[in-house]
Amino acid sequence: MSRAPEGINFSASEIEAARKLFAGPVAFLLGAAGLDQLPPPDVPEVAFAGRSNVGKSSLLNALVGRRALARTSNTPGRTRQVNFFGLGPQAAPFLYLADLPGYGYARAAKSEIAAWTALVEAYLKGRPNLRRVMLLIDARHRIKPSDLRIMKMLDAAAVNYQIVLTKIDKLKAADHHGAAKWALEDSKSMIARHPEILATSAIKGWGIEELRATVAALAAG
Ligand SMILES: Nc1nc2c(ncn2[C@@H]2O[C@H](COP(=O)(O)OP(=O)(O)OP(=O)(O)O)[C@@H](O)[C@H]2O)c(=O)[nH]1
Ligand SMILES: [Mg+2]
Repeated sequence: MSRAPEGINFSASEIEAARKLFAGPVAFLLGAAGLDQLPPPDVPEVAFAGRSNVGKSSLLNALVGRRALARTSNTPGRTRQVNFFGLGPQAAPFLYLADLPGYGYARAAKSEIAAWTALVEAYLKGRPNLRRVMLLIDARHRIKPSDLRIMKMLDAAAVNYQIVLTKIDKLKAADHHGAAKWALEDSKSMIARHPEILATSAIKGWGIEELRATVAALAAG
């Protein structure tokens, strides 16, 4: 069984229930390039946001246990639309997962940044079924101004969000605890931030059970 370096404690039955939930069908629903293309807000939704290349698509794939559901790449800034995945029977999914385009890509054109900002801000502010935004932060880097900007936007819109550290396998084991500590420290003034930080590695499978249990609780609650 995989262990999270910074475990949040779920009971064995919660972990098992979440595993079962995510073992069922999951399918790509649609990619929305504009607000008029979003799926109807009829079931709970959890979104994955973060800087370009932070590992959003990889974490989504690990979460649903499918290798290539969400496209991953070595080319930063590849995901340009909000990609939606439906969990459960295709005709009646019970949860949507939203893969947001990454921000903070240094080589992006100004017009692209403006388009990203418009789409993501409008989506985050106006999505009534959005239960939580998982805000992914590369465990090797500290929280950047662009991360704080999106946290402030979420605070202002009263959208609940949780910091999820990614690529924890790239740190020495001795540094795992420190990464969660600085992430808390760097974001302590944020209001709507969930107090617990999840530490994950999509490649090693670390923290994935806990992430599943967290998302399962949001789908149910
Ligand atoms: N070592 C390690 N590498 C990872 C992990 N997760 C993702 N990566 C790598 O990081 C790169 C980017 O991963 P993606 O999942 O495509 O990142 P993304 O955030 O979806 O990127 P954009 O959609 O372009 O913003 C890929 O080369 C992945 O293989 C992880 O847990 N550990
Ligand atoms: Mg992606």
